[in-house]
Amino acid sequence: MTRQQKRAITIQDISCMGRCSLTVALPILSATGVETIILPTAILSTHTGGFTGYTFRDLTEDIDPICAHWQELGVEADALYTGYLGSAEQQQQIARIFDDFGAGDPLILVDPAMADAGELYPAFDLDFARGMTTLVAKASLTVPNITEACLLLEKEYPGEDYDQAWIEQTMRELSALGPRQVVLTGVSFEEGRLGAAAYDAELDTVSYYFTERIPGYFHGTGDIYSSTLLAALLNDKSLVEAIGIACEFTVGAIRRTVAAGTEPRYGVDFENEIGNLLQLIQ
Ligand code: PXL
Repeated sequence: MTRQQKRAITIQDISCMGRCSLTVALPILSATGVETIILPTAILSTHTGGFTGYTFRDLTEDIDPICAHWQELGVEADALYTGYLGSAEQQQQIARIFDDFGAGDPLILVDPAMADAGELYPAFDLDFARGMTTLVAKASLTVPNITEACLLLEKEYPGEDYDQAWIEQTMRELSALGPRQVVLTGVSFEEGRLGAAAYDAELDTVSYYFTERIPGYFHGTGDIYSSTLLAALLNDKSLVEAIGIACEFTVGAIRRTVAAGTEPRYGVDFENEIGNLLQLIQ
């Protein structure tokens, strides 16, 4: 039986509240017509950024049996997409999943969701970051922010002190780890403008997309960006088009959240921006 609809398997945590990881990936992919299979890595009451007292249930033990069942069913996917992981052990499990579900040459997007603004997220250490480098090596596309890129490459975090040559060299170094395509988020060369850079090793092309920079720190926007990027790619957009669509959608959601004055810890209002996303993706 041939499948018309694109299908993604996404592997990341469920932060029950706070609009990140699966609670943004699933609606964004679904809204854009992508059948989405979820593999939760952990369940938390909230994300770990800015909340205290959150619960955490590690689902490492469930992953192999879930995947074994899917293999029995002969599940195939057009994309495998990983985000925030629950444990270092999961990095090895997921590397195996990439092999097990690799028939048909799916797009493998690894978002090394582990750090931002020069700091690892509370649950992670440098060993976890090294493990992430081995997972990124198996990806066809990786989408780090600048902090994550530096951790993956074990290079010093430059803060805001970088230029175009540094960004392009960093993307080439990331691609040399394995992925054909690299998208670096949170790139800014001038005050008031923020965006993403993309590198495609096979085409040897670099491109950029910038929008207005809205001051503040907005949780979950990295996950919204990666999910939208994948949604655009699975809707047959080029990488250059996809980085722009993901920037516009993410900044649109941030703009709404700032206008509404809601607490950024609870994530951004991407829900009311979905209509615009569908127009961008058409
Ligand atoms: O958005 C990244 C993310 C995902 N999941 C959890 C997190 C974070 C960032 O802090 O804590 C649990």
